[in-house]
Amino acid sequence: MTIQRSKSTEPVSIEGWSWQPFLEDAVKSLEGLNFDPYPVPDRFLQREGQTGSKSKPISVTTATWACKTEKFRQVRAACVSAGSAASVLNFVINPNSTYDLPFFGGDLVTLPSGHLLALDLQPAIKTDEVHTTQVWERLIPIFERWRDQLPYGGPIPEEAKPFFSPGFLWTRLPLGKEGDDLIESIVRPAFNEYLNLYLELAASAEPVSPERSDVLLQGQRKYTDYRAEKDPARGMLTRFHGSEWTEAYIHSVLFDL
Ligand code: DBV
Repeated sequence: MTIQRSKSTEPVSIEGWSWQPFLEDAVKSLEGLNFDPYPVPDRFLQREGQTGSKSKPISVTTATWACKTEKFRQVRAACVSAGSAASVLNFVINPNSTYDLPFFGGDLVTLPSGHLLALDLQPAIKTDEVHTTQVWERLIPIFERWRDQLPYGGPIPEEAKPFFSPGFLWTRLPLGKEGDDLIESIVRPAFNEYLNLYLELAASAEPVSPERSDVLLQGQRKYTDYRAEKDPARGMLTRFHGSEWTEAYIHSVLFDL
């Protein structure tokens, strides 16, 4: 991870910032799992676009990485590299509804205004104790330890709350050395600890009955529909790649259940 340095009085450029090391950590953690390709149409695998002004255009690449495993219907990463305009890794694991598992979600966003970071194991049905208790018991101690070392990201919309766990780790960090140091010493190990807990929960998950699976699937659909409808990246992706491509990407790749 590199970031251009400058004196504290000058704005820090995010040019060169990359979340790639986080994706590499995640892929390494998944390595033992025997994964298969998850088909993504060519036009979504890598898309070039442009932002900035006519006189100072900035090129943008949005790339998608995806796979599936026996227990995960879809594991996917959306990586946006837009030079001095943005750098994003949005990483989601969608479990098969035949297992009583939450979603893994990570949203690592760098904009010229700063970093915005979200990590969670999100329930398909927040009001279902069978679905949540065993996850939250193990997640909350991890959450509390990392939360205490990060500033709070601020209020989130009321309507989003049914989709978050009480272990939602949410912070905004400044650009520059202070933010860099927290990302390396706190956010990266937190990301890996959330992911490793998720993989442990998945490893010990047993298949559920078809009736239970239907209930979980309905919850997963609500979650996915919400994420697709409210995707905070919609505006940015539309500016970069146009509305036709963005809507198709959101509905048929990012949140495709
Ligand atoms: N968010 C996505 C996808 C992205 C993405 C698929 C491909 O779900 C990026 C990219 N998130 C993204 C961007 C922004 C945010 C913000 C670009 C900044 C939008 C802007 O300021 O213009 C967590 N992400 C946010 C916000 C929240 C989340 C709460 C702030 C929204 C706001 O201020 O309106 N995203 C949300 C969440 C998960 C997640 C809970 C799961 C852990 O992935």
